[in-house]
Amino acid sequence: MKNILITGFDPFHGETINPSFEIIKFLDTSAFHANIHIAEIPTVFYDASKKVIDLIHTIKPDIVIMLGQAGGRKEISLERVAINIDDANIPDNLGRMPSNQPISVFGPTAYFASLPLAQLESVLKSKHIPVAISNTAGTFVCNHLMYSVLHEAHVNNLNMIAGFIHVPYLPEQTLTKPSKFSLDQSIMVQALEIIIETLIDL
Ligand code: PCA
Repeated sequence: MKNILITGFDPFHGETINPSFEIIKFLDTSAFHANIHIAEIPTVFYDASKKVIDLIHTIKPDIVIMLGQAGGRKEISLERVAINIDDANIPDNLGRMPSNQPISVFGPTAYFASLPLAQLESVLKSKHIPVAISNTAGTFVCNHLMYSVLHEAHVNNLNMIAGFIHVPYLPEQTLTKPSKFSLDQSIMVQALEIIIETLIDL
């Protein structure tokens, strides 16, 4: 059976929930023909990547699916690329706000996700779930985590595939931001289930 690590973040920037971990909580992990490990990650530069990389060395997953909130996006965003820069516009949960700093001084400029994004996009579209491949994971903690995990896999030649998925707000988060888009929890949980099934069958 495949080993799968799925991570979501804790709430940040004044939110009381983070949809990326809310939807993981509603997964029935026993329903899959795989060993599913889930973890909540702090929205903190370096602490987030250290926690996930430690888990990777313990669990030795075949597949790593990292999730994060991208408030304002209108679809499930399959991130194509992580870039070697930290450039925060808001503080992380420890008040850190790095500006124009490389994540890895000797690392490459960028890494592509190693998940089959086009396949995931087409499966989700066939189920009428709003989805798109995104060409930027931003320059905040999510991009930092994605870059760090792909860098770790590259330098250690790890036998795993990994990628990052940004999700929109949940409806309860947009009650005070009526101009912002949200997606129902049931749709996001369904999307995650389809992604897991597709990756198990690879
Ligand atoms: N989203 C942030 C960090 C944590 C999260 O859920 C981001 O997009 O960087």
